[in-house]
Amino acid sequence: MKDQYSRRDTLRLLGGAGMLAALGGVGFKASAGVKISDASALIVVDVQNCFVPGGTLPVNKGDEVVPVINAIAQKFKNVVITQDWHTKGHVSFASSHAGKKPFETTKLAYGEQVLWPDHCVQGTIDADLHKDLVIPHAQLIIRKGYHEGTDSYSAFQEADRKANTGLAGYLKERKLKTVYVTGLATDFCVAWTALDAKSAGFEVYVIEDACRGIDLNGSVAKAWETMKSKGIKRIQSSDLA
Ligand code: VGL
Ligand code: ZN
Repeated sequence: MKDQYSRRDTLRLLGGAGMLAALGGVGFKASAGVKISDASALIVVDVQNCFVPGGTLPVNKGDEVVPVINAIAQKFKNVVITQDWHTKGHVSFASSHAGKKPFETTKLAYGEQVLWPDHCVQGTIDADLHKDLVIPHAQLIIRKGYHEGTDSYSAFQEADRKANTGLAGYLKERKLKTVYVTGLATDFCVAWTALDAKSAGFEVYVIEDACRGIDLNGSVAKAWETMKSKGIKRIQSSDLA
């Protein structure tokens, strides 16, 4: 009797991908069961009105990350939220460069800059966090891109690769060692944040289904390649234990 029950439990536990793995290994995911600890932090990147449909720089299906991130966030003791937070007339806006259109590029003192529609201007509703994002236990909201002459995709370091936001110091002082990056957009602020987190010495995971990309000329695929080459781990929200 006891054996019967435990066998039934085992079968139930082997549902879905687990069953596939048991049958032939096809569906097995190496990263299944990624364990969140007290030294882990979730970073929620730029889930703001500007980056969802209806905003000034909408990411395709950007709003779909909201319920995924809300669910993941409940598993984390430590959560940091970022906000793209530009001045009016910011250097990253095409409107600040005569004759330039959004999604063209220009050369700035610190290198090539993609030019964007005006977006996430400080204090506007467009720059607010998405109203359905529910993470009351998030401890820090860090803003970036607030220097008029410098962009900052990364939540750690501005595009001049000199000025730091203070996030690395914050995480280190709180003895946090592993970060899980989610949000918008995969190929810009998420990727740059993940890469800088790795450079700063953190173990880094990017949760793919909790991100959406802009994708300019294959930039999403390129971003995943670069992240992989640096040892950043690509996982799904279902991999979190
Ligand atoms: C972002 C472009 C411009 C982002 C921010 O959050 O990925 N992309 N500013
Ligand atoms: Zn921006």
